Amino acid sequence: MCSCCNNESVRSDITLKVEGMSCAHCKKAVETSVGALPGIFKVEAEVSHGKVDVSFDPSKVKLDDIKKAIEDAGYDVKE
Ligand SMILES: [Cu+2]
Repeated sequence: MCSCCNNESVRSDITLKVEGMSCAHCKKAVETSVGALPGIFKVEAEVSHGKVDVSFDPSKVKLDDIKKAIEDAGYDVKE
């Protein structure tokens, strides 16, 4: 099966717990940092809940890379 017919199975959804986000700027910083990675379909930071929802293609980007992008932006990933 070609990759364009197989999109469903290569999409992974996760929610990470992230500490240190406190305002709209933090939300933007996390979303920009993660969004710059390859294979990211969607990233949404919820500052008030300390969560970041990410939809990604695991064949293009690893979970560790996503965590690292958040840490590089200056925040702590708890999970
Ligand atoms: Cu902030």
